[in-house]
Amino acid sequence: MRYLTRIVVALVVSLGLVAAPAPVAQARGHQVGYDKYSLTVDGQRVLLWSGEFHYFRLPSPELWRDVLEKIRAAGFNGVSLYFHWGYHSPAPGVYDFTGVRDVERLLRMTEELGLYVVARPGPYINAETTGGGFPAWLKTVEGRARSSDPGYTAAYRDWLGRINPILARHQVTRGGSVIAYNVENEYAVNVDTVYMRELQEKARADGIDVPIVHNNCCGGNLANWSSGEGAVQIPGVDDYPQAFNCDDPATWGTWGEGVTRRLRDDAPVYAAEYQAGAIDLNNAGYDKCRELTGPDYMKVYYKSNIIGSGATMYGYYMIHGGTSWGWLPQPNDVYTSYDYGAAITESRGLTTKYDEFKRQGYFLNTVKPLAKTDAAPAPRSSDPAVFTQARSNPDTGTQFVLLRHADRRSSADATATLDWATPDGEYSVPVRVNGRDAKILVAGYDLGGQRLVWSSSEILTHVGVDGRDVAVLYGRDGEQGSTVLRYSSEPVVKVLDGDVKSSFDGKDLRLDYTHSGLARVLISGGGRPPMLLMLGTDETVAQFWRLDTAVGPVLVRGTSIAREAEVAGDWMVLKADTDRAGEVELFAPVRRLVIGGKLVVTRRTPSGSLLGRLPGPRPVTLPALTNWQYRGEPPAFGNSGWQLADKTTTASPIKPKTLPVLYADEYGYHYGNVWYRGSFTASGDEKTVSLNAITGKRGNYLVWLNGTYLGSALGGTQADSEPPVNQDPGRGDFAVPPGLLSKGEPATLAVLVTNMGHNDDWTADDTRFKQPRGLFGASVDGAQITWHIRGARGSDPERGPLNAGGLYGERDGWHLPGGPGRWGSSPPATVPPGVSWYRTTFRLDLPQDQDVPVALRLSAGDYRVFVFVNGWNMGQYVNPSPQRDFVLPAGVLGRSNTVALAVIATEPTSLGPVSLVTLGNHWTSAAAVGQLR
Ligand code: IPT
Repeated sequence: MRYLTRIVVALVVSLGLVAAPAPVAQARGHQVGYDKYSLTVDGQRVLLWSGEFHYFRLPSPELWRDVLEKIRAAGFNGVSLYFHWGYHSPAPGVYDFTGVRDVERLLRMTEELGLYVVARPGPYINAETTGGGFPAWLKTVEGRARSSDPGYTAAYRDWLGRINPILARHQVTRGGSVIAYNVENEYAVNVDTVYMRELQEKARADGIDVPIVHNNCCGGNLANWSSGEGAVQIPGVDDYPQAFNCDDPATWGTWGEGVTRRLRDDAPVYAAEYQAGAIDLNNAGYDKCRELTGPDYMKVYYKSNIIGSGATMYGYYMIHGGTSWGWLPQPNDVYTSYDYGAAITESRGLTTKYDEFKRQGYFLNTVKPLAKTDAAPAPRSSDPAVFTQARSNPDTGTQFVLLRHADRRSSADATATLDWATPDGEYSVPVRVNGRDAKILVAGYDLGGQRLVWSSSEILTHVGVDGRDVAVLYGRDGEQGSTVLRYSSEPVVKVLDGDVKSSFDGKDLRLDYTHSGLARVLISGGGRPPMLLMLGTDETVAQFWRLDTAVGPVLVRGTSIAREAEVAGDWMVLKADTDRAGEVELFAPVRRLVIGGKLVVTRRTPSGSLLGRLPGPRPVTLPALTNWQYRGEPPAFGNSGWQLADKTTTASPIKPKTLPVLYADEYGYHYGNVWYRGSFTASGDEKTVSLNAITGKRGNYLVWLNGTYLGSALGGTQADSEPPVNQDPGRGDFAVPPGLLSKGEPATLAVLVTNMGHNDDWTADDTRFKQPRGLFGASVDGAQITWHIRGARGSDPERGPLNAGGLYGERDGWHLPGGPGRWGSSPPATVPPGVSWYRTTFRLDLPQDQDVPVALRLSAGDYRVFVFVNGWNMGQYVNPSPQRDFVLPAGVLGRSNTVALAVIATEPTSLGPVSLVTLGNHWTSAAAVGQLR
């Protein structure tokens, strides 16, 4: 049977009945325009509903497609993409766009998937990434960053000169996906209008011809680039109404109402970054961030904004946060995981936030009149506690009414009656807002071939299948709903499922029901095409997937995701996943379903749909990590690779406490740990080693003298350019043990300094961004010290500049698969202060047709641990931290794997258990997903 279906499928495909994958961008360009309402493409209005995704936080191009498919499946028609200068540039003039940095591949994927792109190449991006996206070498370039200073200008023009042409090739105007171009990022203080103008001139000179946009921060009187020199075409606004206190998820609106401001009368309102998650500022863990920005918040704030602002361009930050692997994190606000409490988790799982995005996204995508609305009088509510606000489309008259508590933080259960003057007459409409909730109700809408007079249920979506309308409406479980449709004569109403009352008054058919499960009603006659109306709850309608096909949009219900459907003749080939065995139901003009290369047995239902069953994933077990080998890294080990550190000047506005300048960046060591060696001739009277180091938050340094461990200190976060204020960051004084040094004998200091990444440049004044890393001051009771420094060997050609650090083991490839031998046997029960390396290998045998996200789980302990998998630096554990699971994407993971852990301890310690864990398990028919190398 299985064999037979394969033949059938092969036949269908070879006969050309099933279309090849969606056509890649044609050379044919489109016209992009805009007016005060919305963007347009070839004159058609586009409501841009996009979410932010960071390719650099997912070092696995195969999985970019998975995430993009998931974004599209939630009803997004666009993605907002930062491009990270530092990720591509290890050194001035050196750029790399290959492998995990192949952004052209990323843009091609967006084109294949039909997603618009808002391209955001900075040069500055913030994004809680090292240097806010600036390469660390820029710290050594003279001239204020984010200004028109010549030094900085030459540097950023080189970057834009490389990224802009790539983006230009992929513009909608040339048949690609890029619909808008974002210059700079929240450029609000210390602004330089010449710089802002020149950035745009550079973009135009490089072929960018789509609208130029900007994301303003913080409102008030700060620069928003809506007029004057440096103004952009479509100025947008970033809104983070919930702030970032994930430890207090019930407190709402800390940063205001989040209604996006209109900044220009001739351009659409653009919610450039709208909060869709949060960084975990207080180490509460990302689940709490997901709660702070959960479905209730999304309903209340997003819907309030849609109606309150009339925005038609949205960028939700983030949809999938990903992983700040390697040296990607900015040191002050984040740790390795950039999960962000987003709708799609770091390990690519879908959450209840995803369901809410889908409910809103399908609505916005389906109901076209929303792309052009003006503020309109709202129906009067009988209870002032129930707030209404409205917009309407000036051409169709369609009305959109926001319903929420007057106090949006209220969780009361309120009911009211609306006096609603709809385009089709006056009505009294009973409504309810129960708990933290908001709804957008619609009146006067041509729903396919039907006329929706009004409904107190919300619209998920509707499609036309085989000459009938299939519509899905919903409300909270247990709430009453009513829907009124207009007919010229009494239609035949057949309730297939659920408890739905109907009445007809000569022109209006009124349906009354309680939302529960999924009710199904067939309506025919009445002078209109037939309709299948489904009335569900938040949960039951979240099971629907709307997919575009050659014969128009279709609906699929029951899979954990439906990614793509090809329809040819009466066949559908579906790409979908399941997390358990269960039903699949199609609302599509087909009679046969093929999924994962197999024909699915189906039957026709009374609803006219096709119903079948799909398998779930088989359980998997991961191997235990055993046979660990151990190797200690002695302080300042080895004699090669050291550079004399004798500079006496620095481009940084922050001058050192003592000379020579020992800043790591000055010697070309931009990322990762550095070792210092200080040599002097002892007087024998030395009492104290005095050091200062700047590492960024949670960094530290360890000190040895003549091989004896003296101790450790926390690194500082910053010094000030103006003494005497804070010229003593990260101070450590270490007593010289009596008898360790003798008069006239050579003495050697060894210092290991961590570098937690580079500060952002939010204030555009260099004083944060150009903070040094490494030793800031050093003295040993007046001794004349000769310093040497040693850091990373250079950029890793495959893994990029942000993978490599300066531990000896890293320089010598101890973290690489098949790295050098000479490993000791099993690790000792207790390891000494300093650097200890652990290493083992494991095999993964996961079913080819399953997507099983895997993480490495560490035990909490008094150490920091760098996790290397197959040479990829997948993160850093720093005690204490809410993060113990380090996500390992397929692509980084293969069938045969090497894991190496570099453990840095300041006291004798022992490493707790380390294991592999699964963070999901899906059966999938999406070929590339989860495939191991
Ligand atoms: C906004 C930045 O534009 C974005 O890059 C990111 O840093 C985000 O914040 C927070 O995750 S800035 C806004 C909070 C004022």
